[in-house]
Amino acid sequence: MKCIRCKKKAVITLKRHNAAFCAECFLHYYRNQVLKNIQKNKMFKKDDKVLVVVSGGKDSMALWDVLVKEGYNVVAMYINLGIGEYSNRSQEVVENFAKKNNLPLIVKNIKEEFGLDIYKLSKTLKRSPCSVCGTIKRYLFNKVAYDNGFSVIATGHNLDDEAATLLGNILNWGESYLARQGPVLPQTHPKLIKKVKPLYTLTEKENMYYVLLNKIEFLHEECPYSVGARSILYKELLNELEEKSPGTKQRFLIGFLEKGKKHFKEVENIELKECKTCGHVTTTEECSFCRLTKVSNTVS
Ligand code: Q46
Ligand code: ZN
Repeated sequence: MKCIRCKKKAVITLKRHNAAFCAECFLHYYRNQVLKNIQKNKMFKKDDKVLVVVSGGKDSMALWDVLVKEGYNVVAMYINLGIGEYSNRSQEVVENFAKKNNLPLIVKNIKEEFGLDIYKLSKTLKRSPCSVCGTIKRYLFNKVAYDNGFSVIATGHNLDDEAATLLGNILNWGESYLARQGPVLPQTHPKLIKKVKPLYTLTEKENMYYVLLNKIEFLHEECPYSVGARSILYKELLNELEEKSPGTKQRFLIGFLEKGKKHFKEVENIELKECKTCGHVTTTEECSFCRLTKVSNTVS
């Protein structure tokens, strides 16, 4: 098969676009997609200070690299979640990339800095590790962004992630989640930093090609707590559909954003307060991060 752009031998086929590319033209397509997503959704401009959330996985490493190469003003942030060898190896990958390319990187360690242990907390609170982890990550990314004057937080969520989340939200009729789902989560309070997903139209496979073609080191293994997660089941189901009918994921997500989302409303009149302990935004007297820290002190 030939590359649809330069007619050289193609090395990558993208069935959902009915397209094939050589390596060089694939990277051109990839960069264009990212830039189009950023501009079309008014995510950020060249003079915005962007905090890029990195985990060491292919998606966030691809995002970090492409934003740096396109000349955006980015600083990466990595959180060591204290999940055994997985965390140690992911930190190594992220630090190696920063060092090799001389890029700024903020590293937080939840065990060393805050005494938080995801496994212990999830057992004590009878919550899933991912729910505890999500609370911690959301808080710290926002706090670091706010405290250091970033205007936006960018994450590596891809088309597969977004389509799986959408399927989950529809199956559970999570109306307020559906109203909020999208590539941009706007700033609704001066202390809540805007969040964006520049890779939301690119698949896991395309991010994988990007890092491989650019010889970017990344962590191949997934977090051990992701095993058995509902989102993985949704991804598998969507992959089956995609296999039989290429383009399904994209039609599902983009169709929802263009035609479906407007029919859902966020829960109104939620009063936002400032946490009595740390001052960050919450809907209760004390934010969930500060409550986790207190529970953590009692169990350790
Ligand atoms: S890191 Fe955290 Fe994920 Fe691991 S514990 Fe779950 S949420 S699976 S993106
Ligand atoms: Zn707090």
